[in-house]
Amino acid sequence: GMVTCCQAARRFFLPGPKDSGALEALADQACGECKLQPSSVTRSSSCPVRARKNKAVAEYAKQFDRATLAPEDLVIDVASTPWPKVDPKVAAALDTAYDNVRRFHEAQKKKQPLRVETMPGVECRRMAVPIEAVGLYVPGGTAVLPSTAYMLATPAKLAGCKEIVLATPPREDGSVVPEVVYAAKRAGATKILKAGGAQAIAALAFGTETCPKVHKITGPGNQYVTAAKMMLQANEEASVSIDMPAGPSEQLCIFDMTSDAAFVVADLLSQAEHGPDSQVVGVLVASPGVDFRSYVGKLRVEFEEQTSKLNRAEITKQALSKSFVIVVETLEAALSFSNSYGPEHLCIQTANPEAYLEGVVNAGSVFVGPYAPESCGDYASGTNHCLPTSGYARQYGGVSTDTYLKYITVQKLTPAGLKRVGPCVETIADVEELEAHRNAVTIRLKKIGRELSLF
Ligand code: HSO
Ligand code: ZN
Repeated sequence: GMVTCCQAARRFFLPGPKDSGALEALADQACGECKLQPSSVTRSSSCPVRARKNKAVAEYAKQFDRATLAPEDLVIDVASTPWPKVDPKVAAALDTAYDNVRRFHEAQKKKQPLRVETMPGVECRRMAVPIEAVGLYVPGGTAVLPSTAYMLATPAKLAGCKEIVLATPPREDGSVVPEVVYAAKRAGATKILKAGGAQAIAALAFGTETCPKVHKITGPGNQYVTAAKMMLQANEEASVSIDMPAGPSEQLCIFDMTSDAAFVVADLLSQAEHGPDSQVVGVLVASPGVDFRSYVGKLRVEFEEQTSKLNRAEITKQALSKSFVIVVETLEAALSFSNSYGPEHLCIQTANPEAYLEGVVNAGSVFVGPYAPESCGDYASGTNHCLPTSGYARQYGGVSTDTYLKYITVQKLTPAGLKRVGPCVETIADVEELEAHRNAVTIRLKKIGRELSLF
């Protein structure tokens, strides 16, 4: 038999009902990574992108993005791409934003590898190692999003990832928005894949002739992008992980009658304008017996006036039709509602915002006080804007430098260390009836005992 691929080899040695005929089937599942890939890999595949690679991706670009691209032009090398022409004022703003994001994410890197002597002679270490190749999805759709390019690429670069492939849908002329190219270059992405949607995710997960196969895919996207990420994460052959499931954007703003109604509404609208499916929630804290009706009236006026002036008024109104304001009587009630909602963005504009902050358990990113509009975090203050939505703030944090790292543990034992911990291992191995486990210790302890007895 011939095991022709590293992945096929790995699977062959897994326990399970395998016969020699299965070997061929296993070879069919060869990964997109190793050079010895048999040609049957492509024949048996049901994923068009996996099967026909760049050709399929180019066809989808035509169908979904109305862009005509030759298969060999789908991936561009960022370092050899010249700096694109961008308005100098825009370039300066992107540079400032990038600098702040870099500063904050640089500080997230732990300087020292962890090293603990759990018992004398028993040393455990943990070292952070970058994920070698990562894929970053920057949505196209209704908005141009250079900010998402630097939010995703900056921590990947700082983590030390070797291959940073940024996928984004091409424009109809086949080009990428210059501001996105600028941000990708500034932040250190290595390649740009001109593709969007599920096809981009498949290309990243399986690799193509020119798109490197990546091991983790990050970034927001529409329902198709998210579905593709979830499916490929569950697909053993793709062998890829994702940052987190992404849903429509949200903001929850806690405020009281001391809050500037115009500020509160401006913040809620800033998130509502993202898409018709965005949701914004206002939580007004008003003590029992306080008449909040005139304040709510002010809010209503602000909503109407500010919304009518927006270029995306229609999208915003659709989002607002699914949004609401509730009134609660106490800080505890506000926090209990907010924590059960688990908003992507939490704005706290009450008179004593820090008191609220202490009670925050579930939120992606928190904006404290009247002068921290959410848009500062979206663009330039330094925190990341790729955050958990749909209540996933209960178990996920946003993208950070850690997103692109994994931790490898290491241990080293001296003979004295083995003498200390070994008997405990033998006893537990006995309980689990795993004799080979026990023997690996016993065989050594015998030798150590013998050697020591010479002295
Ligand atoms: N608020 C979005 C990020 C963003 N806003 C990009 C503007 N551009 C994330 O929820
Ligand atoms: Zn935003």
